[in-house]
Amino acid sequence: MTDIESFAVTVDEAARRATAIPQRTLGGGASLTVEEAYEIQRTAIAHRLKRGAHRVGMKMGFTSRAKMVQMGVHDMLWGRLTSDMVVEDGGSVSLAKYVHPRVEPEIVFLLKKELVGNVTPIQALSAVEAVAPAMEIIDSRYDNFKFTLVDVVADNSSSSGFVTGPWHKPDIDFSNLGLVLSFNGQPRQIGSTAAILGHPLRSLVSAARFAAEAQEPLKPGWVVMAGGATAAEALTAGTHVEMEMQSIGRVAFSVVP
Ligand code: 0L1
Ligand code: MG
Repeated sequence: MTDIESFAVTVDEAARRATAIPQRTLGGGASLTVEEAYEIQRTAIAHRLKRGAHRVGMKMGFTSRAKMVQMGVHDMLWGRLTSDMVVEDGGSVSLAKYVHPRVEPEIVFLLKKELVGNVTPIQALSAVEAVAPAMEIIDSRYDNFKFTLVDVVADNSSSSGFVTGPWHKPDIDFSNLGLVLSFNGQPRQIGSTAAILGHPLRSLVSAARFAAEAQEPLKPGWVVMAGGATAAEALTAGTHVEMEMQSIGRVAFSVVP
């Protein structure tokens, strides 16, 4: 087995079994390029697809300063979203499926046209069917949620689950929508979509560029998660998690053991 294949199997198994692994670069001592890390990610997700999941979109990460500061990583990254990561709005998630999950508030795009390459914000917007409030459940497979850029890229950028709220036509100004992430009715994070690169559309523009580099165009019907607008919060059993976004509504789920 090549190094890439064997590490892809390791991160895929860690995600499947919800067990933590040591970091690749610090724990394993080997250094990887960013390109090799994305190749590990691609290979690990191919294993997941072989088990029956299908690709439903892309997640962008580290698109806000709050997230970069929280995790100590200062480059944007992306991951592949698959059908087995979908959490129903109002549904529940079991902690047993995860190592040490966290949740973060996001805005999500639903695409109506293919999008790839160097596009302008207007071209990106013309490919958007709808926007919705959303939350991402991230779950690093690494011990203590600690990683370098290449570690986290190889681990599908900590992608584990996502929940989308009511869809809204993209004819509103979504550049600076206030948002509140609450646990059992108590606010835990307050922010704005403006924290995402100054305007979340910039995240979609970057997603199109990353899609071109990976030679995997963003497809009609796919979703693109724009990235966490605030720091993420750890999930514990018995928590009702809700995120309300100004003008476009709310999205929620509950956490069970
Ligand atoms: O949306 C985000 O910025 C998530 C980045 C994923 C990496 C992580 O924080 O574990
Ligand atoms: Mg995220």
